[in-house]
Amino acid sequence: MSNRRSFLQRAFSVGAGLLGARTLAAQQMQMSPGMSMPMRSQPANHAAVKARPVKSGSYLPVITPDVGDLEYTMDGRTKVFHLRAEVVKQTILPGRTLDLWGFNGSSPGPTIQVTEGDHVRVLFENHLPEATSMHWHGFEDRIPFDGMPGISQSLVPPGGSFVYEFDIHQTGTYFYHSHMAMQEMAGMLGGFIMHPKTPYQPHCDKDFLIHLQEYAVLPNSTIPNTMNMEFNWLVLNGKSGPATTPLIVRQGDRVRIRFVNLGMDHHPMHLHGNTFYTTGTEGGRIPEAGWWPGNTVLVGVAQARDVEFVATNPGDWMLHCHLPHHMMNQMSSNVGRMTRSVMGHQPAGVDMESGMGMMQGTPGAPMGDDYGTSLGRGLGFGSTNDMQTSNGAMTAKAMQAMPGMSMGGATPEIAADANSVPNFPQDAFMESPGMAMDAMVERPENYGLRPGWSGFMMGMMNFVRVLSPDTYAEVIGRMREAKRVNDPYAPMLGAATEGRA
Ligand SMILES: [Cu+2]
Repeated sequence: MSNRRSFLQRAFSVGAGLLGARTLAAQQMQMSPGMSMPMRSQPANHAAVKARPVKSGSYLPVITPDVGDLEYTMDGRTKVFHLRAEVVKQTILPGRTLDLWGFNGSSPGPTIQVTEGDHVRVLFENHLPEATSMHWHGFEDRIPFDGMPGISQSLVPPGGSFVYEFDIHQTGTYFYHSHMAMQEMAGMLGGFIMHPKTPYQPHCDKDFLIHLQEYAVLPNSTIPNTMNMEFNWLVLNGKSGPATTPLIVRQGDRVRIRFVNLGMDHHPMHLHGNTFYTTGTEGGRIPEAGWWPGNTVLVGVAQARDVEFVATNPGDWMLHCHLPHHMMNQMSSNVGRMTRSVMGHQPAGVDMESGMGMMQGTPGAPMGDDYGTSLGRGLGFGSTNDMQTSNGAMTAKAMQAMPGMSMGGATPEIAADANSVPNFPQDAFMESPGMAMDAMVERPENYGLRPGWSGFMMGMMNFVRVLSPDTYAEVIGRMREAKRVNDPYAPMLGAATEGRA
């Protein structure tokens, strides 16, 4: 079966997008294995189509790794969703749990999936300690359901509720979010996928949604400071690398990835080893003639970008934001001392006066560590010496704050004269096998990754794992065996799992 499958994949992977699926299915029936089709020099990734008919009205469910879907019930012909805004505890990395505001237990909230032509009702409840209002981003909806507080509706008070109703006539990647700006930054968003009544061509085998978010969280705090602009925790679907769950695809699959960005920064999302085409925006599907190739797509604030490619190239390919500070954890003013500077090292996070070298207060020792130039400014609590350091010798306290890190005994390889080289160190103490925590983030989707991989994954970093049919079957088998409740991957496991209320 897999031989025939790969034959068909090769046979139809070139320039087939101009043909309809039904035409292709007819051709497929007339061809016997062994027949060859002439190859053209067009990039293999462009518009390759899987040669199997797609039932009209059916759609491939979008998978939102680490998040999952919001279940619905039917009231006559109306799809009814219960959406609950509430305070959530979101573990973005082992040992790092944030107090966020989200929906139905997570931030981002669960993804809502509907089909063009659906009538949709969202019963919204506000379990937050303050008023809110829900906006439906990109909807050509009726004004009473636009969710703009004070303009199209009254605020929904704490304990209150509101009923939103939509007649879905658009298709594409949309999202919902609080229309209160600070609440947005506390985590209040989720995906809203409108599937077309007649599936898009070419048909995709895998369809993923990834939310891009950022938080500014001071050391020893679990609460994002929504007024701070120094974002030190960058998350994909509420997880920082290496806790992000890889996107699992089979070699030959046509893959769609939908990015949604609701934050303060734009994110250039980059994929290794594959050329993709941008096929959709927050305004819906782009006509095929307008698709553009690339390996990096800039996802601006309040935008969605859909990209598609045929995963012919096997490997564990990085998918990440290319802003260097977005490939880090605990970046910005929480960064520890630099090991080389005029004073021997450069402390971080001290208050403004100390940061400028002005002596004041106690201990008052002018030669103390807290005096001298500083990276960033702290709020003046705690001591610089107690802070976690990541590019200098780690204190015992820093070690305690990162349980499971295999730093013990693992020292980075550095040149004998490293300390005399300008700019040293950069990554020597930050990205290394010594930072690995493979076991702490173990999951079926990580099966077979190179040992120590997690030491190099941070912030907005994830993989697209293009697996050979055998390895794919092995990983899918392990995912099934895990029998996870509310498994976001359930739609591609073919196994019944509990829904999410
Ligand atoms: Cu970024």
